[in-house]
Amino acid sequence: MSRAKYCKFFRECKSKAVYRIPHSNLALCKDHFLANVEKRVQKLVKKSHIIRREGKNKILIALSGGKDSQVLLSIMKKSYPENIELHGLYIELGISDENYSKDSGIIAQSLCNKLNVPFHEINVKQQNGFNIDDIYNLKQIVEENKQKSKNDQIRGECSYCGLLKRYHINKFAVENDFSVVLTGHNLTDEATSLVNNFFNVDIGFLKKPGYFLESKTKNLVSRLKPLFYISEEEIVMYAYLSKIEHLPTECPYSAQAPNIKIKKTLLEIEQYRKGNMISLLRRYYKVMQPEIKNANSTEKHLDRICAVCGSPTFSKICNFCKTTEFMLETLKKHKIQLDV
Ligand code: Q46
Ligand code: ZN
Ligand code: ZN
Repeated sequence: MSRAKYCKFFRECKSKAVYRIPHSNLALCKDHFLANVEKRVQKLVKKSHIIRREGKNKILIALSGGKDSQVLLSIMKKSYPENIELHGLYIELGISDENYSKDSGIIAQSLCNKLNVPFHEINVKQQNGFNIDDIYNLKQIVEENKQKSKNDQIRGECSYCGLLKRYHINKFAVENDFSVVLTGHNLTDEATSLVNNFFNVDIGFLKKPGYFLESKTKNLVSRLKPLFYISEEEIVMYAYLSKIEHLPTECPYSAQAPNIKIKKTLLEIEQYRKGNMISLLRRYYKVMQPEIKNANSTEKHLDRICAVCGSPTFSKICNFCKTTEFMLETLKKHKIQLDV
């Protein structure tokens, strides 16, 4: 927290400082801090040219009820009250521990209602026949019967969760004619996943663009991460100062997320190297990512259509359909009751 007493926003502001922006070391008062965050979000929106002057700007925000997407929705609505048609989409993942999914959905819907934004919900169990809790139960059974279930490799819940969310968000956006999807990924998460991809020397991920994935592929909607350069701490502060309701608890499965230790280490480094994460992302995407992309120019293109669902894919059947089929078969094999 700030040690400076007064806001350092030029010289005209004499208000009390509430927060010091880590990378610029600028102490700001409440109003100037909120404006600073909003300006940085608007800058990425502008740079990605997602808002056209003419025609309709139908934009979908993926909501989770957590601080990131709640803050994003609030900033977008405040920044562009007129010229965009904003909708919110919540994916009900079926995480029952601590009533996580139910409460998240209620909070996301409540903010949409307050801001007069149409709210939509997709229930993965109704769509696919299983949810994240079913995957967790299956994983336990497979681990208990390791000898008998050698071929049933069940990864962590988060990797299936990510796939289900991406698939349903894109499908909904395509079917309802949205021009872009916005997600609440923040600076801290993005720096964590970049470092993880370095450790794995995952060229496929390292080649990907940063905050904006512009799609030229049919049935694939462009995706923008407007909070790409806003840290988790800044988002918490923004939500607190603007009184934005959000679910304060983390997903019960997040403790097992593979990146959690990397994130903790990066946050420790940030304590003595302020602005480390933002400079890592900025310099990586400016200097290194184009080099990696050029050196590995044999790009795989999503130029095929999945024979089952019609989504763009690299192979005959898309990853989502393969995973869904495997899950349903394995759940059946282990006699896990699936009540839809
Ligand atoms: S919701 Fe899903 Fe996260 Fe929970 S299961 Fe993992 S990915 S931690 S953003
Ligand atoms: Zn000020
Ligand atoms: Zn498919």
